[in-house]
Amino acid sequence: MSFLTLRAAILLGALALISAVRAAQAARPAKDAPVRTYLRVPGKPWIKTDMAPQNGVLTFHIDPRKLRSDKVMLLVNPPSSLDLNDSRSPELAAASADGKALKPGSIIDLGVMRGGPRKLTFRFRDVANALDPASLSIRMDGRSLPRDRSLKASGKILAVSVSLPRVEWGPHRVEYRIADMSPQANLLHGTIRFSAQDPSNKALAAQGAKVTVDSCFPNYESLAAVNDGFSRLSGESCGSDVTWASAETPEEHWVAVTFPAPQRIRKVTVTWAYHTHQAHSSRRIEIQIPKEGGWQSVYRSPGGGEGESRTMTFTFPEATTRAIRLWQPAGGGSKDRPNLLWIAEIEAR
Ligand SMILES: [Ca+2]
Repeated sequence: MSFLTLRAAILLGALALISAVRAAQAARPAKDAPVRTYLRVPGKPWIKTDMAPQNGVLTFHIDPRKLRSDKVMLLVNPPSSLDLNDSRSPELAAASADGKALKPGSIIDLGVMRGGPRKLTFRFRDVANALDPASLSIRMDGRSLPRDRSLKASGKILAVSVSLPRVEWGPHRVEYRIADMSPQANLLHGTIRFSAQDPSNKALAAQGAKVTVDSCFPNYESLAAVNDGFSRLSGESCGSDVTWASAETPEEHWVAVTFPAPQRIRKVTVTWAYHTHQAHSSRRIEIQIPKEGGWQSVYRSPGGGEGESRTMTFTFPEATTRAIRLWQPAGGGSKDRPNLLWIAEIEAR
């Protein structure tokens, strides 16, 4: 394949795109030898139009009105191995995360993982054409992952592995794309997603748990912070992005976490709001589980109340339960804010 003169096409205002295989560029057609040429408008098959160059120049006369398109793609002497009318995208033939095989699909959900996978491998294949290594892109959370030295391309198969950085808690996605070498550059794209969390914590929203509360402090109506898995507060701010707070009223306050299915639970960990280097830990609480339409306490604060602490873990005899509830009696909040229940995270195991 080689570049050619397109004066006529330019005069007619047609946009001509020439797909060239770089390795073949050097092989200019011999003077006046017939060359294989192909022409295509989007959505139509290639039309073979063999032409004889004159004085080494091929001149195309393209009429956009006849083609009913303002885009024309031309090919000159494409390699005979190229399947020109290939319209199928490459496929993900196999993938694995940390050596464990994944079921290929356009969206692969790895679910809740403690730290996320460290290594992903992909094996792409195309039924008709070779794959284009230059088109390969693998991005995590919108940032390119470095092209690994492991990339192996052999014709219609391309295998590659990428190392993933350590990730923050929360949802993440790896997006990949690769095209074949056909003139159409048929593209495969897909996603592998996961949530980096502690899978032993059944209270996580990422595990399907739902939160309900008795009331909300103004501007703390979002309950997401209660079970988003994030609890490492710096002490500098304590907004509704990282904590939830009840109304500050002299009555009981509570937050309940309902699991998608009954779970065996024997401890509940509460991370309290922490601001200006003070933990707003409640002094009196109960951990409750549902019983006969009401709630039964499985843990109660000792008579003297709880000490101040950023995190507390309450243990009790293992119970198979659909929900747990953190309940605070009237005035049982922290020393400074006794009528407030203010937390960063609830975990249940
Ligand atoms: Ca949280």
